[in-house]
Amino acid sequence: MKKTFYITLLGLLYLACNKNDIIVKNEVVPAPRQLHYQEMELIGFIHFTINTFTDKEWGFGDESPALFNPRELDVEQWVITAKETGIKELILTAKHHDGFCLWPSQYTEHSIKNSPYKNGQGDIIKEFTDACQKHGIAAGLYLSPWDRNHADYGKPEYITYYRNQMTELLTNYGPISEFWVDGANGGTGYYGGANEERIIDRKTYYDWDSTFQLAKKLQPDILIFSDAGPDIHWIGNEHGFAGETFWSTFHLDSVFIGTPNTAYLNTGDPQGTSWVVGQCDVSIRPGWFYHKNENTLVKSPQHLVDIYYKSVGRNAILLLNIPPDQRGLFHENDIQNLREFRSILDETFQTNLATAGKASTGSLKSRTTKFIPDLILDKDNATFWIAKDSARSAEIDIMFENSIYFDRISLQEPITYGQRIAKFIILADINGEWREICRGTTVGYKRLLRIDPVTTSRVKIQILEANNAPALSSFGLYKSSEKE
Ligand code: FUL
Repeated sequence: MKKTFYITLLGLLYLACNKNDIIVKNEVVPAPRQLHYQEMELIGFIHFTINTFTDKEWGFGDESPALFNPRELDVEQWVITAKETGIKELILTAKHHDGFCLWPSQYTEHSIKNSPYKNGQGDIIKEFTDACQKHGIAAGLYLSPWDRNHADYGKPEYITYYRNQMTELLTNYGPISEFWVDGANGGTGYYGGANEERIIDRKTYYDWDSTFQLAKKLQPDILIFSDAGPDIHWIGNEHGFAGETFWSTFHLDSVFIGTPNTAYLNTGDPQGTSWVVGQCDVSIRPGWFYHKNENTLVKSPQHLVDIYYKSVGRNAILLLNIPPDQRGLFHENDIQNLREFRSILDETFQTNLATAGKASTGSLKSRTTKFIPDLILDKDNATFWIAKDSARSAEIDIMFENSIYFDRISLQEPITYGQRIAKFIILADINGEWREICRGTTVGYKRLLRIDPVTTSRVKIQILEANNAPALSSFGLYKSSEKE
């Protein structure tokens, strides 16, 4: 009896001490796979198919497989270049709208098996997934729902064909991290020789729910991208820009694949009931596929850096397309600009000047050291500061012994607990006066801000609005590379 009493007492004491460690999560939070995905920040797209040889962006579907002949194809060159650029996942067009398959699908003759590549014995999906695995890069696949080659496109039989092909791709090539569903759908095409226009009902034709269920059955960890999620959604434009306000939450039933509400996708929805990561797709060249006449039009390193700030810096993922040429290699001009892009980012973000500071706040969740504001200045993104439960605004002051000089700011929320911050200002003490140096709305996984250079020894973060007790896991101050 006495023993039970002491054990209960100890239990109560333990609960009382740890009460302050319990954080009320927002209702909508990322799944662990989505969190891991968001941490990748930069991923790559590879558009490569028969179009590379016909100089087209959208093949009609009547192209002969005999045209596909990359004589120097080196998938490792793609993967190694991507890795050196900081890309963590690559997505390859297994089949684009023209219907040509980069793997020897048993369901069609319109594939690599009827091309001169390796005398019809090649399988680029196998080469690609093997190279990704070898170099520690996640592999994703794009399988165009629209197929301008297939005779059955528009009929129910085509949906079976699509699912069969998806099953091949998600069964025979090891772990596939992302399945990319394009919204471009229906129109003119070859369609097995019919040469006509086929319009489908974008809302009902594909029965996407069943297809996605099958994908998840075949690969439980896979993330599915489309205009409408369910795990990752299109950002609403092909410039690579997320909205300045960008919530990772939205209502899945407000968007449909192929008929997206682009403004909604660009900002997300603070009231949204699902966590769906925003993805900004953009090509390093004007086109998605390689065209020789675009060799001089490769986006400059500075342009790519600007896109990085408008995608990764706005709480989204950057999906950067690098199309191999007719040799089957990334072109030298693209590689050079990717290297320079990486070096600008590395130079800018190598030294976080904020780590020299000492942070203080009037709003602390608990008296323990567990959630103190200094945790936003350490290198560990898993530790964080959180304001007291009832707070919807808060202030953090950061003092420096010596003044610092910076023009880039980064903020991160611990999104495992949801996205909370809706309005913030950052101020700096300039000659004894607080001056606003930037303001923003959402933060989310990561927010990057570019400002005019500031010299100061005191910085203040004012969180003005939040939908729950505000929290930050990281704060950074940087001086940008001279090359930017
Ligand atoms: C679009 C497609 O029509 C383009 O060809 C490209 O694949 C791009 C990523 O998505 O919807």
